[in-house]
Amino acid sequence: MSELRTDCEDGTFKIRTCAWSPPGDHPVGCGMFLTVKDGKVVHVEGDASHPITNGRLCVRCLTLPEYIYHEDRILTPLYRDPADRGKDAWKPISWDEALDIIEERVNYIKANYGAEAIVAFQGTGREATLYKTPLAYAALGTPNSCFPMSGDSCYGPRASVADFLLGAGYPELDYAAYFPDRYDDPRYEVPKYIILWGKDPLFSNPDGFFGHSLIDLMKRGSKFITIDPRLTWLGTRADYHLQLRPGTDSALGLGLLNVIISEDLYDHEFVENWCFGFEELAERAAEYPLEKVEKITWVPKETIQAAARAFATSHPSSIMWGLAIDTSANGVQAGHCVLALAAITGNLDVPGGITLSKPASFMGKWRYECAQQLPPGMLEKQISDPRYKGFLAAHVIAHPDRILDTLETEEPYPLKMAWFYSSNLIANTAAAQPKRWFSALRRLEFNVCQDIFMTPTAMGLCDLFLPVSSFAEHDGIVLPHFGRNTHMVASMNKAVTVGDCRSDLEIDFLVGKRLNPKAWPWETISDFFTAQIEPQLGITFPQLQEMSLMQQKFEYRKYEKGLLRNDGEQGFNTPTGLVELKSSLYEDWGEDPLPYYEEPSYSFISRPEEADMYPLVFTMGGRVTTSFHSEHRQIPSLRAITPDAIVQIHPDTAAKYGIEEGDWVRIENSLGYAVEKAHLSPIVDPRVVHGTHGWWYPEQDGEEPNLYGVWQSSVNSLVPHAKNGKMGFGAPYKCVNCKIVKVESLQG
Ligand SMILES: Nc1nc2c(c(=O)[nH]1)N[C@H]1C(S)=C(S)[C@@H](COP(=O)(O)OP(=O)(O)OC[C@H]3O[C@@H](n4cnc5c(=O)[nH]c(N)nc54)[C@H](O)[C@@H]3O)O[C@H]1N2
Ligand SMILES: Nc1nc2c(c(=O)[nH]1)N[C@H]1C(S)=C(S)[C@@H](COP(=O)(O)OP(=O)(O)OC[C@H]3O[C@@H](n4cnc5c(=O)[nH]c(N)nc54)[C@H](O)[C@@H]3O)O[C@H]1N2
Ligand code: SF4
Ligand SMILES: [Mo]
Repeated sequence: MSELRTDCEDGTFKIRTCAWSPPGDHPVGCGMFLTVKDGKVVHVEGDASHPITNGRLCVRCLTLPEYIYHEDRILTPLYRDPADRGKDAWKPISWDEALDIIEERVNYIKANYGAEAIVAFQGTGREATLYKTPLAYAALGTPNSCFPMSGDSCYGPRASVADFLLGAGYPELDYAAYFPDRYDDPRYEVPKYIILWGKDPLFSNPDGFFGHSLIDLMKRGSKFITIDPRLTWLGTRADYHLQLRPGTDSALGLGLLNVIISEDLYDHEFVENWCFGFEELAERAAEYPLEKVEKITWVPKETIQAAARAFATSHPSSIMWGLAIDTSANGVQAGHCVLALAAITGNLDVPGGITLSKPASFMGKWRYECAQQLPPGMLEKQISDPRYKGFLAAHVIAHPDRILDTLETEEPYPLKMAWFYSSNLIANTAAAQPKRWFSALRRLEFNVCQDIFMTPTAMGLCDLFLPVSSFAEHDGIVLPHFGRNTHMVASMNKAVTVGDCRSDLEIDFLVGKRLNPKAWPWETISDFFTAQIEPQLGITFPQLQEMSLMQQKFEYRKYEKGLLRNDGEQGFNTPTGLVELKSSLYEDWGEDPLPYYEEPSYSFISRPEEADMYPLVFTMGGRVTTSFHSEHRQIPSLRAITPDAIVQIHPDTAAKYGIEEGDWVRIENSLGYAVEKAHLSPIVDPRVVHGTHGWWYPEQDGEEPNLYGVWQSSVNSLVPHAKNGKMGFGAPYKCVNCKIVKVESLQG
C-alpha cells in the first residue's frame, strides 16, 4: 500500500484517499491519488494498489477538479428571508450566524408545535446517509427522518426482504472482495453464471459494489444472464437475455422457479436441511406455467426454460438484484423469488455464490444510541402507517408517502420545518409527484438545505443553505453496503480546503453541540471515528488512514457454523432458523407468505380504459456514468458527454409516431408529462420507452417559476403517489403507462 502523503520535487504533493461523497456516489471507495498544487487539487489518478478497484476510476472522479472549483459552488452559509423563497435573494452569513438561526428556529418550533413538526430528508446512500438520522434524533430531536422516495423504493425493500427471509444483511455477489488476493484466493471459486436482474453495475456501482469486477469475472469465465427490458452492454455479452415487460419480475421469477422445481434441478441437500416451506413454494410456482409467464412478461418460454436450466445446473452461480426489483409495488415478491432461486440452487454463502453477513452493522451501535436520545414517547409520534407492518418491522424511519399526506392534510399533526440533508427531491429524483411535494413543502415555516450547489429544491423551498465539502476536503470513512455485509472499511483523507464548507458529520457536530451537547461528546472527527472503529477493528482512525483500508474477515457457509444467528446456533437468523421460502412473518403483516405476481398499477392491463390513450410502457432511470441522479449537470466535461435528458425509443415505434433522432418528445400519462430528447435505439422493446431521471438545467433561470427548468423533464410527474405494496414497500418508478408525442422544444 502506498503512503498517505507523497511529496514531489516540484512542490506538489499527493494524498492517497478512497472516495465516497460529495460528489454523489455510493460507498464504492475507489482508491486514488489527489495531486495538490498551490493548495488546489489539480490531478486525479487511480491507486493501483487498492485491492478492489486496482486503480480504475470513472469519469466523475476523473473530473473532480471541475466539480470542486466550479464557479457556481456555494462556499459559505447563505440566508434568505422565507418571504423571498424562489428569489435569488441569498445573503452570505457566517457559520455562527447560521447556528444562531438554527437554534432560534428549532427552539421556536419545539416550543410551539413539538420537535416532531420537523422532518429531515435524505437522498440515496451518500456519506450523508450515515449522519442524517443521527442529526434528526440526537440533535433536532425529531423522529421524522425520511427518505422521500415513494414506498422507500431503493435498497430498503431488498435489504428488508433479505432480513425477513434469510435474517442476513444484504446479500451480494461473491466477487472475492474480502480476500487480499481476491480471485486467486484458494477458498474462492469463479461463478459459472451471474444473473444480473434489473441491475446494471458497470454504470451504477450500486451500494458499494465495484461494477467493473464483472469484467474481471467475465475474463475469468463467468457467463451472464441478464433480466432487463433493455439490451444493456452486458446483455449483449450474455448467454441469455430475458427482455421482460417492466414491472413483471415476480412472474418471471415464479416461472424460473417452476422450471427448476418441476425439472428436479434443485439442490435437495440444501433444501432438506436449510429451507422452510419448499412444498408450498413448489405449489405456488406450479401456478405459473411458462405459457402464462410468457404472456405476462413477454419473455419467450423457451428462453426462460433455457436460462433456468443453465443457472440451476452450473454450480456455483450467483444473482445480483438491482433497483428495478425495488421500484415496483410487487418488488417484495420479486425479491422473494430471487432469494428462493439462490437458495434452492445451493448458492447461498458458498464460494462464487451470494455472500451473507450477520445483521450487525458498522456504526450501528452509535446510530442505535442516537435513537435513544429521543425523549420518551417521541418515537411513537413518527409518521408511519399502521397498515404497513412489514415496513414498521424493518425500519425506524418515517414512511415517505405518509409524510406527503401529512404535509398536505396536517394529519395527525402539522409539520412546520424541513431539513434537506442531501436531497434535491423535486428534481426528478426521490419524490413521485414532485409538484405535489413542492407545493406542500412550500407552506412550511422554515427550511434548511445542506448541499454543494444551489438546486431547484434549495432555491424554491429553503431559507438557510449550509455548504458541504467534497470528499477531497474532509476526513471520513467509507462503508460499502452502508455497514452491512461490508467487505472493507476505508478512510477518506482530506487533501485541500475550499471556501468555508463543512462535511456532513462536521455539520452534525456543530448543530448537535449547540442543541444537544451531551449526545456529541467527541472533541474531533478523528476521535469520533476512532470510537466507532476501534472496538471492531482494533485500530484508531489515524491508523486506518495510514493503512488506507482494512478488508474484513470472511467465512463461507456461516449457517453451518453458528455464525449467522444471534444465539450462536446453526442456521439462519429467522423465526424458523431456516431460509424461509414461505415466510413465517408475512401473514401477520397482512401479506401472502409466498411470492405472487401482481400487475403494475399503471399499466394497459390494470387501467384498460387508458390502454388506447397510453399504449406504451415507460421505464426510467437506467444509470449513466456522467451523472449521479440530479448531480453533475453543471460540470462541463460531463455535460459535454451527456448534454440532454435522453428518451430511448425503438426505431419502429419512433417511425409510428413521426419521431426522429434528436427530436424533443413529450412523454405523458394521466398524472403528468416530461420532455426529453429522442434517441432511437433497438435496445428497447418497441412497446417500451426508457427515460432519464434527475434532470434540471443549472444554465436556465433559477428563480421561480422556472426553478432551473425543473418541471421540463419531470419524469417522476408520471409516477403515482402511494401506490405501494401491502407491506408499504415499492412504487412504480420504472413501470407506468404513457404515450409519446413529438414537440418543438424542451419547453414542450
Ligand atoms: N423515475 C425514476 N426516479 C428515480 C430513480 C429511478 O431509477 N427512476 N432512482 C431513484 C433512486 S434509486 C434514488 S436513491 C433517488 C435519489 O434521489 P436523491 O439521492 O435524493 O438525489 P438528488 O435529488 O440528486 O439529491 C441529492 C442532493 O444531495 C447533494 N449531495 C451529494 N453528495 C452529498 C453529500 O455527501 N452530502 C450532502 N449533504 N449532500 C450531497 C447533491 O448535490 C444533490 O443536490 O432517485 C430516485 N428517482
Ligand atoms: N452513475 C450513477 N451511478 C449510480 C446512480 C446514479 O444516479 N448515477 N444511482 C445510484 C443509486 S441510488 C442506485 S439505487 C443504483 C441503481 O443501480 P442499479 O441497481 O444498477 O439500477 P438501475 O441502473 O436503475 O437499473 C438497472 C437496469 O434495470 C432495468 N430495468 C428497468 N425497468 C425494469 C424492470 O421492470 N425490471 C427489470 N428486471 N429491469 C428493469 C433498466 O433498463 C436498467 O438497465 O445506482 C447507483 N449508482
Ligand atoms: S465509482 Fe466513480 S465516482 Fe464513485 S468513487 Fe469510483 S471513480 Fe469515483
Ligand atoms: Mo437508489
